Amino acid sequence: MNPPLPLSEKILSRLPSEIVRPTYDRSRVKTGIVHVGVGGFHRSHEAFYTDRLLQSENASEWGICGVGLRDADRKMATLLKQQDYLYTLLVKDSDGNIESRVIGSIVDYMMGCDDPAAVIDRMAHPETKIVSLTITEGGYNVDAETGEFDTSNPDAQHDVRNPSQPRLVFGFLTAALQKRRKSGLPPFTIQSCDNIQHNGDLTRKMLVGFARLQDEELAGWIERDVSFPNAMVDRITPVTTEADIEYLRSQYNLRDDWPVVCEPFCQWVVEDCFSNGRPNWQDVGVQFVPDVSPYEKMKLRLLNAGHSVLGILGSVFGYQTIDECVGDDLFRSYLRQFFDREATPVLDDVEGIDLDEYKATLIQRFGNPNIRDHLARICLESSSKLPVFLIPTIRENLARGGSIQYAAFVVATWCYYSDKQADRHGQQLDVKDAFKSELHRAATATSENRLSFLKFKPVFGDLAENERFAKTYTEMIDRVYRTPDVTKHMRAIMA
Ligand code: CS2
Repeated sequence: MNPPLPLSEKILSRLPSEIVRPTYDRSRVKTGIVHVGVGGFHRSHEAFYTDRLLQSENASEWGICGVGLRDADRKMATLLKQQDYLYTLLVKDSDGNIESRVIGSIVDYMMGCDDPAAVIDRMAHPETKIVSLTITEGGYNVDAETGEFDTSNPDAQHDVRNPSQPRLVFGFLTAALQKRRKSGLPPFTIQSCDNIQHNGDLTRKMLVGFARLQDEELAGWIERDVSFPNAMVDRITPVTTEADIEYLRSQYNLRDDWPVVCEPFCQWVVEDCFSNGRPNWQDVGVQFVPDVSPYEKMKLRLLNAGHSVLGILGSVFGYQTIDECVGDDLFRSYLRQFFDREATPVLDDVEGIDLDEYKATLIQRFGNPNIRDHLARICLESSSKLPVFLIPTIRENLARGGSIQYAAFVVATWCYYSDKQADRHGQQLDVKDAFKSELHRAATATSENRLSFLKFKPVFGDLAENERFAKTYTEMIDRVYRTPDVTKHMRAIMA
């Protein structure tokens, strides 16, 4: 067999016919969008929608220039450049069908840590209409106690002192907006694609908080004139494995060093307020609505919280993937009951959505055996996920006298997980969290004070002071420390 063909612009026409590929002229595509944080999710979601748009209509001003801000993004920069910024999206359904689709909407990539001025110039360029972000929940630099921009972050302090050499996304955005303002250009829209409720409002608050440290007047202009549409984003995108790279090699003799895997389901609901124009994404399935809040809340409190419930309980039990968990009747029922008894009662009605159907679909999506979404990915950075996905449900149930035990057991199991960093058989777990050592310290002190983990304020705020929660949580701690076979306790809670 011939050596595999490396993916690039010039081999597109030679790809096997089953592979969907861009047929638009990529050399004419301009970068109307600058995207910070090109990971799997951006490549399965915004870049996918934009590729479909470029494919279906003349939208050549809406290509994407990817930006990486940290050294950790170098691998993406190098690989994408080698492949003319092309990559394959492997869309896997539950029956084993795989659609291979080469995505062409990313047409450039820049590293902010190598050449900050070039990235600022690109953002400030008249062609740039939107700067979109997937910087993860932790990237918003929120002070957990005050909810304001965390000015104690050394990188933020560095950026205030060195406005032309920023490190944080907020430094880049501020410098670029300043430049646009000075040259009389309209501001770009800032589009957050992260899993945070009111992601646009939060981005505005953090950016204005940062800009204020530099220039009060500019901060006022950003607050008034820049638009930050809130959005709900959804597509399950597991980590790419060697087997995915091998699949393309063996099936098509194609070499793609970093394809992306995702499920068929894809959703993007966006508030329609773009200060400087936007692509006709509605033509390729994006929903534009006046208020995205109920959609965001539903997704975060069901899908993402559901992932965390399975991720934490499943990890301690010794499961590896989400589909393995939902394949177990007990885990599936626990999840469904958490949805029905704790998450749903504190959700609002969502126009046009039948919540029962939404929950059933979620369980089906989680069960897709070809996605093999690892619990290690789900549990990654739980300290910034649970305050968004799970803790608000607990707080709202406390306020209305609702059920809290399903979620309390998850929090107690997370304490065990952070303490032992191992599953119930003593098998080491790969814990990755910005607060890993702090959580470990708080969790190991459980033997002296059963509330010590819950008293970790950056995650739980004042939750430990709620008597009802503290009591239920303590009972759950006693259970999981008695035996980490979580299934025993799950059965008891459901009884
Ligand atoms: C997951 C999400 O990381 C997580 O905790 O719940 O990445 C989830 O897969 C996506 O939000 C799906 O849209």
